[in-house]
Amino acid sequence: MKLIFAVVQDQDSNRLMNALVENNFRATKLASTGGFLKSGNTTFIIGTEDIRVEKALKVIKDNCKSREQLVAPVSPMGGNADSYIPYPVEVEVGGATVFVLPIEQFHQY
Ligand code: 2BA
Repeated sequence: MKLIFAVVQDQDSNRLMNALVENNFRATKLASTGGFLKSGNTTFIIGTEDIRVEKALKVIKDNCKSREQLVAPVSPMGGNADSYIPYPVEVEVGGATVFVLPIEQFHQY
């Protein structure tokens, strides 16, 4: 069994959750924050059998788009000076950042 963590953009999260449920995957959706943009994104936790991992990855890939996002200047006042960005920068935020981990044990009580 494997645990899939997928960090996706908020705009894709409802579509992805619907597609996962339609394809009989069980998933948990968490509100998360990207360290670089410091803006909201969504992290899915999906536990699935090894043989269904490729299908889950396809569902994620098919339902998440990469987009350009503007990083606004951030004042270092009261914040961390090493994260200061002095001018707007466009970054491409990926459709999904996915980690696949082995599950040692799975219990439901
Ligand atoms: P953020 O950390 O807010 O990053 C948003 C986008 O900013 C990234 O898109 C990337 O294009 C850019 N970016 C991030 N760090 C950068 C840096 N040091 N210099 C220049 N550009 C940088 P993605 O790579 O598609 O990542 C989207 C979100 O996925 C990230 O949001 C973060 O929440 C998560 N993520 C990405 N890689 C991760 C990792 N190795 N571990 C944990 N979470 C990760």
